[in-house]
Amino acid sequence: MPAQETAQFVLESIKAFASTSFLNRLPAPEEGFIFDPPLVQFADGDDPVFLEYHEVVNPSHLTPRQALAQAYGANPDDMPKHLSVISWILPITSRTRQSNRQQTKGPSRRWAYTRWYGEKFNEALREHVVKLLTEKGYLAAAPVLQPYFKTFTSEKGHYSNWSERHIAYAAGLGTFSLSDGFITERGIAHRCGSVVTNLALPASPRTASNHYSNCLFYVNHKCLACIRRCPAGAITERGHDKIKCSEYIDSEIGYLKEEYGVEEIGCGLCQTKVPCEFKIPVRKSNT
Ligand code: B12
Ligand code: SF4
Ligand code: SF4
Repeated sequence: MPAQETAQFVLESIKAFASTSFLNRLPAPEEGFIFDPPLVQFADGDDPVFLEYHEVVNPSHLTPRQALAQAYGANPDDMPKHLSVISWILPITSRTRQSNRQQTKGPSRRWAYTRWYGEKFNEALREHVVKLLTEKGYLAAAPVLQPYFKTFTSEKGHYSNWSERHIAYAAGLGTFSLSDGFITERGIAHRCGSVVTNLALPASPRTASNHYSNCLFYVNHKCLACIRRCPAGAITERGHDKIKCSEYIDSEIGYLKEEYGVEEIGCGLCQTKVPCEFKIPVRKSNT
């Protein structure tokens, strides 16, 4: 199959799963979709940007070649010559974003459900894509679902050995921002995921001029909306303080887990009621 047709097949399969899976539905009493149709793009598994992540994230951050090899208990050099990474963005629905815009201290119930049930759907989507490819005879692995996936803590806060946003950056889906959030064509309010495979897919162009170019602050130094939105004071003109953010989530809004009946919680106020919530704000025509 020509590369463009293969890409279309992967895109359609992911969109079909998102539109039919019951896991992409909020439980009662909220109901409705958790995520809008996904954005899907591809990266070359040996793109040199993955080597930069050893410095940008941590030396433990895996390259796609290492991630696929480890999943199969193999040596990275013994993996097939060409590897691809499939990366997706799951935009959070407008009803959920609107509910979180009203909030000032912690997440709305819909946002909390999106963190908990939405990530369950994201996991199912990763499994679905791996199954789709392996059933066709390709190698495939979702690093975040592998036993080797780990999160660590340094003096700057938590990080992991497979950062989904850095993968999405490699696949040209957007850029980082002052708040650390990842700004895509559909904005910053989303969750993301990825799978590594030896299926040949055309690498999507990375058009952003740098890794912050979708964020208004780095263009005009005036947009401070996420700083004002953060109830923890974790965002300043110097960036996002992950320790303050985590401490706020654990100690100040941890009680909401019980109230909403979820096992993990996130605040996400910095991702709603901000100019980058649903679009790339530096593009005036994109309203
Ligand atoms: C650890 C973690 C956290 C930690 C630390 C967050 C962080 N900034 O790393 C804490 C607990 C604070 C956290 C909070 C939240 N999280 Co969280 N978290 C993760 C996790 C598990 C790992 C992230 C990681 O590895 N980070 C690595 C570090 C190094 O990344 P970073 O500091 O952001 O990267 C900066 C540098 O790399 C820098 N940079 C410097 N030089 C260069 C050069 C280049 C070339 C590049 C590309 C970048 C770069 O740019 C970045 C931004 O400043 C991921 C899941 C995953 N496996 O990816 C989810 C994830 C990042 N979380 C997510 C979300 C949604 C949240 C919350 C909104 C909570 C919620 N659900 O409501 C908040 C938002 C906090 C924020 N403002 O970012 C989403 C993010 C989606 C998005 N819209 O951006 C993820 C991807 C989960 C998912 N599957 O979708 N999270
Ligand atoms: S609110 Fe403004 S400064 Fe903050 S991330 Fe969005 S565009 Fe950047
Ligand atoms: S930086 Fe952390 S505490 Fe602040 S609004 Fe964002 S998620 Fe909430």
